[in-house]
Amino acid sequence: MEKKYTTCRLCSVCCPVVVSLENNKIVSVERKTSTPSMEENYFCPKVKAVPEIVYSADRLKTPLIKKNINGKAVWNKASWEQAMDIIANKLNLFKQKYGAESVAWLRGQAPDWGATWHYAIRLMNAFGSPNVIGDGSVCYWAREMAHVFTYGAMTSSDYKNSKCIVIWGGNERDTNPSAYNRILYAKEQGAKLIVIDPIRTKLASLADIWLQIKPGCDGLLAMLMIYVIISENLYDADFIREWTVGFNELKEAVKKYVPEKIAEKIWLDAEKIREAARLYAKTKPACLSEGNGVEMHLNTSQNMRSIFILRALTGNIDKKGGDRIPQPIPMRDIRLNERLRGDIKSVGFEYPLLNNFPKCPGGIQTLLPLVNSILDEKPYPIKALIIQGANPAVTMANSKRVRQALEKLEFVVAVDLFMTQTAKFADIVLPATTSFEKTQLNFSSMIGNRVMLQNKVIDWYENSWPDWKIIFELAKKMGYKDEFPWNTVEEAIDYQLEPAGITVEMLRKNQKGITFGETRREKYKNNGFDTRSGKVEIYSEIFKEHGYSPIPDFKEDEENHLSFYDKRDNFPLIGISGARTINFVHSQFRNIPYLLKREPEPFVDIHPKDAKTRDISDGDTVVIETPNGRIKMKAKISDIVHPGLVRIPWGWGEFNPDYNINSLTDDGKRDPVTSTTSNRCFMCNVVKDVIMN
Ligand SMILES: Nc1nc2c(c(=O)[nH]1)N[C@H]1C(S)=C(S)[C@@H](COP(=O)(O)OP(=O)(O)OC[C@H]3O[C@@H](n4cnc5c(=O)[nH]c(N)nc54)[C@H](O)[C@@H]3O)O[C@H]1N2
Ligand SMILES: Nc1nc2c(c(=O)[nH]1)N[C@H]1C(S)=C(S)[C@@H](COP(=O)(O)OP(=O)(O)OC[C@H]3O[C@@H](n4cnc5c(=O)[nH]c(N)nc54)[C@H](O)[C@@H]3O)O[C@H]1N2
Ligand code: SF4
Ligand SMILES: [Mo]
Repeated sequence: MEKKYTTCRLCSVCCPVVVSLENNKIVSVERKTSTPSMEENYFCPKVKAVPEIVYSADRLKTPLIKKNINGKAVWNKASWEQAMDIIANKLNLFKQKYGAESVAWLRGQAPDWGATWHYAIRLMNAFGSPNVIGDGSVCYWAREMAHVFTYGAMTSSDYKNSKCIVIWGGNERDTNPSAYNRILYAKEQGAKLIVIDPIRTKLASLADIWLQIKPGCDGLLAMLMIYVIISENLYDADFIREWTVGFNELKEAVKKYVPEKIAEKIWLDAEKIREAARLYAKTKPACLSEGNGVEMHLNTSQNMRSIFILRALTGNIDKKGGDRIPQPIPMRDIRLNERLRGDIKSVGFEYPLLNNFPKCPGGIQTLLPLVNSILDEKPYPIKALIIQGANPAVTMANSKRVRQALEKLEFVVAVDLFMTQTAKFADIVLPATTSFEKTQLNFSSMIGNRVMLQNKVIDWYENSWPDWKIIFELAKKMGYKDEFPWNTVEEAIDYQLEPAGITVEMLRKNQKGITFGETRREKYKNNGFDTRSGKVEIYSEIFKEHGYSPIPDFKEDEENHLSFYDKRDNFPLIGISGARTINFVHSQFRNIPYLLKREPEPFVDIHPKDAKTRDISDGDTVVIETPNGRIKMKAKISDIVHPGLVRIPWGWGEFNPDYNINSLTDDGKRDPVTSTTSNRCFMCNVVKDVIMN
């Protein structure tokens, strides 16, 4: 059997894998890891399902063009030539009629971030539209932005060498097997584990200290921990003196955050908070890793800032066993930002801190202004949308409004593997290849100083094309041959990596990737931090200039961070979004028999006390409601959730619209800095379904 190496990009973890092939067909895939599974029977089922995913009968096989016949959509097969001609002509027509900015490009998480995304940005910028939009405002760009404005770059935790690991709103067991193995390995070597999560996840049950926090109160908790660390003199005074600005202002601001006064309001015990703060501050080295659990809240950016200040106080930044500052690989920036006309604002212009921060490898990162632009025509109407590898009809907050927006658009193109609920809104659907059928740079590895190639291991399925080819060919049709002179992706990658002296050929010979330069720690000692002051900015002048509190500031009341709080009399429970399980990725893979068999249906977790007052028994069908909509699913009575909180499963809306959590979520309230919606955290109610039970 033939073996080939590549990088799996079925999810954002991007594991190195070995693919076994027979007659050029994938037979099986194995995840390679430097830390073999530390837990019995624990593996990533998605790689086991690769043959079912890649050869799924549901896959799109050829470009399709929609015709409305008597109000019914009929999909006609087309050649690439026909489809590309129509798209290029339409987009150029929109440019003439309404300006290039009326055309937007929406990117989901699946086709990878960073380097491959630059192709879409390059095309749109050459065309003259600033509107290339990604899901960063809910995924991790709000986090990245808060990092950048605090200490210049997003850190990653060195779990393996750590003596104390804080997992803050992350569930690595299901979302990042590679990190999970490293956490368990460190634990076996004696490392302490602190988990901050409203749910008793498997990871939380392994923790030395588990803080079952009230959702969205993370910034407040961080301030309470800062209070303990400062008042008990547990901070790294040398690091603070030499490498931070704003410590005195923090010392003053934190005085009001006394654990004994506030802990109960966030469902915690003051002594346990003190214990966690002491353990983290006294154990060296310690790392702190924040997950997506602290994203998708209305106060995400300030929550992040206060959590990140903890890393600086304890001096753990860029140390072995601490939190590493990246060492980016020199690469050519191919985005052509300079081609944009200064007088054309992007639709995300109201969130300049998020959209203009220099390290952002994507386009603009605020999803909601796109919907507003289409529906409210402010600051101007977007008329045409290309949706590449995203399923916004189920993954964006307030699906009803998103669907209205998709419906209103004059022209929609969807590039996907499957005919999703989003693709059904399109005029033209283009079939993309899976990650196993295309070569591309892998962004995840490049956050460190290593480059890995995601290497094509099989031919394109039927008449599908890889994302890069779709963009390159469309660019040529639209008149941008000079900007896209490449015939293959290998030529483009070689051009991008030229400053690093790395080529595709070299990467193919080094299947584990190429490390650029020597891996260094405490790099700030030579170069300072990549912030305006060159130091860690506990006090952020940039936040102040934009009208936000330069030191995180929190109110103790809930209104601030809970959508629909004003309607709490009718919607008394806090609904949180979760869990991401190891079987699926967002809205994907419920059409894959092996994975669906492992998890055939979703369940909403409800505490026994809340179930009792509602006369709900285990397995009853329940209605979950918010002012924006209602969905139905079965209840699981469970004490892993806190009383007053329900956990609503994520990602099932593609499988069945009745299960779509984003039918419930709110897009009215947003984080003022990043426009982040409260997809994770909102008031709701759960009642027994009288028809079904
Ligand atoms: N299998 C699988 N893996 C994935 C993905 C997938 O869909 N499926 N998606 C990928 C992507 S794009 C992302 S962004 C990552 C996300 O992966 P993670 O960062 O691990 O995020 P989640 O699993 O969504 O949530 C993490 C934990 O946060 C907790 N949480 C919820 N609300 C709060 C809160 O208010 N405060 C705190 N402290 N914790 C809270 C949840 O209970 C959950 O246990 O996973 C990636 N990996
Ligand atoms: N309520 C709530 N909302 C959320 C979240 C939540 O936890 N709760 N999570 C948020 C987060 S962190 C994220 S990242 C977003 C994710 O939002 P999306 O990016 O919209 O998520 P997916 O469901 O993964 O959609 C990816 C689509 O790309 C297709 N695809 C897969 N591979 C490829 C490829 O190589 N090329 C192309 N062209 N298409 C491909 C898939 O078939 C699928 O339709 O959702 C966000 N929304
Ligand atoms: S964790 Fe994600 S990237 Fe890694 S093997 Fe599983 S699906 Fe692929
Ligand atoms: Mo994400």
